Parts: sequence; C-alpha cells; structure tokens
Amino acid sequence: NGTGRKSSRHQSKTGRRLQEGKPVVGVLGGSKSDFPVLEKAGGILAELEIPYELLVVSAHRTPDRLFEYATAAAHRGIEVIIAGAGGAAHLPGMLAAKTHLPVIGVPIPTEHLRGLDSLLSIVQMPKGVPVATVAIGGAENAALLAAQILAGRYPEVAERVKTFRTAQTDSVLNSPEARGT
Ligand code: RP5
Repeated sequence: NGTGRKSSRHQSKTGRRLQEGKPVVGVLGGSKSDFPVLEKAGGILAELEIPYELLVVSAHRTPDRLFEYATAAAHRGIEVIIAGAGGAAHLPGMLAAKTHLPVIGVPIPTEHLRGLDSLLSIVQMPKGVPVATVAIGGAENAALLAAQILAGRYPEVAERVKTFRTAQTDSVLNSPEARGT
C-alpha cells in the first residue's frame, strides 16, 4: 500500500545517512561542562558506528537555539536525541516538548546535590511528554538505548548491539572473579 512505499523510501534515505556517516543521533549538553559525561555516550555511539553530533544547547542561556534545534532535528535526519543537563535541568524536557523524536535524558552530576537535582528535573515529566531518563551520569546507557531504538530500523545496528552484549557477557564470565580462580 501507499503507506508502506512511503515508509520504505524513508528507510532507504535515512539508511544512507547512517552509511554516509551523517549524524542520526543528536547529543546535546546544557553546557560545555557537561561534555566529560556526554563524551561517554559518544564513545559508545562511535563503537557501534552510529554517527552523531555533540553540541551545546542551553535551555536557559540559548532558549531560541533549543527551539530551533528541536524544530529542525527530524527534518535534518536526526532520529534520537540524547540530552544531558545539570541542576535545573530543563533541556531534555523542553526538547521533548518541541519534537516528536525520542529524547533520552542524562542527569549530570552536580557539585552541591550530586545530580539528584538533575535527576528529578529530568525524570518528573508530565504525562503526554515523555523523556526516557537514565541514571545520574549514565551517558553510556543513553547511547545504548539510542542504539536499541535505531536497531528496530537498521539491522546492522541491531547486529552491533547484540555483539556488544555478547562481548560484555563474555567479559564478565571470563573474568577471574566469575571463574573463581
Ligand atoms: C546546566 O547548568 C548545565 O547543563 C550544566 O550542567 C550546569 C552548569 O553549567 P556551567 O555553569 O558549568 O556552564 O544548565
């Protein structure tokens, strides 16, 4: 049917983006100071050969840029957004308010409240506007979750996620601590 044809055209267009190395994941931080945490997401995405972009977009210091990014993201070929922020961490929620793309929130650890402020700011979204929130500082899991979302569309990503999981399991099973030797 017509819907099926449209969907397969979309798939091949976005599939090419992945193969051409054009970003399909947007990794955004509220400040450059969030980058040490968010670069851990970048490391996993690179390992899984998923092209991404890493940018500062601040909900409070650059609100217009936030709206511009969220409004244009899907059209630009971005398929998942990972957003990290600390303290009054409004970036993930405001992105989710402005785009239908899945948004994964990363609470950044903070000096005074150790990221509990970030976690609560990100996780307590009102119904109707979800943000998939990972653990405080849990940028690796944000990247893996993004990969698992993309895996439904890209068989090569699904294969890489499975390989990652197998290697992780093997590494635990083969450790001296698991062998008891
Ligand atoms: C938040 O304020 C950022 O996400 C960051 O975690 C925190 C502190 O930002 P800086 O003062 O280090 O730029 O908006």
